[in-house]
Amino acid sequence: MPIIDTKPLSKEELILRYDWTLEEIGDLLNKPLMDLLWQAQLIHRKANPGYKVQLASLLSVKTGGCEEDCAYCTQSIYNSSDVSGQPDLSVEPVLERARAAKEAGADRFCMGWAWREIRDGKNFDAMLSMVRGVRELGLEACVTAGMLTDEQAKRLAEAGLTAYNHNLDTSPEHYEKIITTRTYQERIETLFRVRNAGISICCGGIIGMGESLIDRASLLRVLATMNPHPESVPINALVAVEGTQLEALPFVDSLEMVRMVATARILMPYSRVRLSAGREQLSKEAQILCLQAGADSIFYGDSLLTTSNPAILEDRELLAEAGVQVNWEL
Ligand code: SAM
Ligand code: DTB
Ligand code: SF4
Repeated sequence: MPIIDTKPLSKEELILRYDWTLEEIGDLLNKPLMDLLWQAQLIHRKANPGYKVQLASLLSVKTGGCEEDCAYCTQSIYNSSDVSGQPDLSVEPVLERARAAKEAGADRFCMGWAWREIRDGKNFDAMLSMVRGVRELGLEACVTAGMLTDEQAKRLAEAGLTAYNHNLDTSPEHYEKIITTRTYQERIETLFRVRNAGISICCGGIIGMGESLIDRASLLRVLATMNPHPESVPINALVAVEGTQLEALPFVDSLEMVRMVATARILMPYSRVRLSAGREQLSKEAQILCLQAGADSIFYGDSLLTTSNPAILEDRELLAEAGVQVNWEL
């Protein structure tokens, strides 16, 4: 008899809750690390017994010149880091990149547009063609492009879009210190539109933007009280880029990332918790702790949107060392 029962639990046996309180979540984030890791791992092993990790590749289709004032973002016209001036990518080069991502072993291809909201017209038609093309390659397709209408969500669903990424970024309380040109409520409404169209939600946030532990708990509470939970929850560590309003902030302590991932895993057992921006600044050991604590997805490929990401070969080695399962042979 094994001392620890690691037998997978069915969805019915692993209780999903949507009524988490701020206090409960704060207590989890504050737990002695060993206890937090233990609790997260018990759930992670039950919900994802093979430690399967999804590999998502990211491409910026429309870069920079964005009208929103997100304090962390290199693509905002309010930040002197604005990286505009690059032509938008057209359908074929994007699909070429998607093919290369598939060959390198990615399961999901995510495409980003630095827009406040989607507008109809040739750019949206191109987005729909990209979604169709990515799906035809047998990859999951994800788009992040700001706010959208019900009609646009419906057309994206018809094109086969798997998921739409729209982050809450931080707690409702800390939000106004980070973004003023779009409200928290508008973000929630965008998420409803995506959900209503039958598209999966990819929604998470960023830590290291001067928020308190209660702010982190508050962000997680908004996510974990959604019913159903977002199918995917990216946890980003702020990459403080020169020229952005947050350029002077220090990189978050790596164990804070571990705590955030572990708590997200406990609250949302079946969601994909994606270890997102900031991986380059995390040691191999910190990343492995995150994988152990419940991260079951990473961005895979040499770049994120405008910043860099660990090299593919380095990630292959990391995943092999961690002994997690991916779709390709290592
Ligand atoms: N414009 C779209 C939007 O805001 O939804 C899509 C692109 S936006 C760059 C996607 C997400 O990336 C943001 O919501 C934020 O959570 C994350 N992000 C952007 N810049 C970041 C940075 N410097 N460090 C960490 N995360 C960042
Ligand atoms: C998410 O939460 N993180 C990704 C993805 N969703 C679109 C983007 C990270 C961007 C990091 C900064 C940059 O490369 O510009
Ligand atoms: Fe624009 Fe998105 Fe960057 Fe905000 S995070 S400035 S909405 S690209």
